Amino acid sequence: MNMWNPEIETMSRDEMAALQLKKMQWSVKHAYDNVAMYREKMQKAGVKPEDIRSLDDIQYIPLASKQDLREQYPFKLVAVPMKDIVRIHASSGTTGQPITGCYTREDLDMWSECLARLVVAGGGSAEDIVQISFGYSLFTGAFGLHGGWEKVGAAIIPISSGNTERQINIMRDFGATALVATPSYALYMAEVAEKMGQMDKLKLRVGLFGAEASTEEMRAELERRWGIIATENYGLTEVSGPGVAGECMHKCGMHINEDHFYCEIVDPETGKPLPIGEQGEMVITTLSKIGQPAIRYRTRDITRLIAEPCECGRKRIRMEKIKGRSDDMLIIRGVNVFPSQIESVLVGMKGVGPNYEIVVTNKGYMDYIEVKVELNDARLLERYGELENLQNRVRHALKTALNIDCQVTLVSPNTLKRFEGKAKRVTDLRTNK
Ligand code: DLL
Repeated sequence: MNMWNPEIETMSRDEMAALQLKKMQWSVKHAYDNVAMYREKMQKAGVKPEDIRSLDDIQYIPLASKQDLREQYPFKLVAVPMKDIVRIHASSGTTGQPITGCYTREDLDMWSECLARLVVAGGGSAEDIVQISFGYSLFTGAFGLHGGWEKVGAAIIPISSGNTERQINIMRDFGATALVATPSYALYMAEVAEKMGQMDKLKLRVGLFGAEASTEEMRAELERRWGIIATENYGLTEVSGPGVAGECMHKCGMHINEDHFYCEIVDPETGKPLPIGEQGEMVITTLSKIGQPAIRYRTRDITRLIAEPCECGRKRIRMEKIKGRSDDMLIIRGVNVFPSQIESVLVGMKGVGPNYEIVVTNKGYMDYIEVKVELNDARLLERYGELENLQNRVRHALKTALNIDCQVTLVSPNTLKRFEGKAKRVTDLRTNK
């Protein structure tokens, strides 16, 4: 199997740990010396950079939360003179103040190196013509993947997101063989390509998807509709953007770029580190970032690390698909529900389409959850008995998976909202949260 950087990707676990320790000592000292927030946190906890003598010693440094980072808006996390910064990105800030990400020239090189590894791992090569359908903007997705594909030598179509019919025409005319998008936009694009009757004129071979949670069922749906191999990648603005981890063609978890990111899993309640293999919240320390280092950043993303070797030959540890964000988890009548569990039930289910919406409301202390899903066949709307049957089937499947009763609303095909970037499928209208 092809690798971009076999020396790093197949380095033994011991050698990698030694490399990580050296880089961790550098990164912690760099943050301590140059970023007041990290220095103050460490001083309060009585930890000095010299105290990091083993990788486990990182746990003596306090965690940094999203709120901690927000308070440093816009540039108080920058660890070098501003003249050395050559790029500024920012997270969307839909749930509050945005968080900025600042890069030096070396950081951009490191970033594209990380993505080149993931592009090759996901089946990309210099032969590809790749359509990048993430928005080119403050969002890190497009520029991040662009850097990786360019390094690998592919021909890039920097089309950005939106104007979906044009996307399909360009994909056909330019002979795109690879697609980069969010899974939800890729699904919408597939619907449009089918509607335009163009699917069999397209040459797409692989899809590299990321930036939002999606289930195995959604992957299967994307692979089936496009006729591609779909892999997934992960990252976040706070630690640089995409490029933290990505899947190889075995699709069994995302290989972490461990020489640049040190990943821990902690108990989301107590913040205490958990042993490898247990599910919890991902915490990331950057090991190479110069412009804006991140030390023990709490991502809120729930996952698990996988240490078993992968058939592809890469020795880098993997992270499992993100189950959801700890702040997306819905507590409905005391039961924890991740939207991804609902997606797993709906996508691929006979009679309904893969688009859905979740609405949560309350009457007093009682919570109610409504799941809206599209019918595949509008003619069913005229056949009440069959419609009711299908509704009961969906409701029963959800009850079995979630252990709570959901109201199921079947709506006409193509009536739910479609997304060009990250999907927003949950509306929580509760007044008792
Ligand atoms: O979404 C970076 C990215 C772009 C990753 C393109 C992959 C591909 P942010 O906008 O800062 O950065 O959002 C980061 O998105 O904390 C996760 O909650 C979520 N996320 C990113 N990738 C995945 C994924 C980019 N593969 C936040 N699965 C993260 C689930 C993901 N969630």
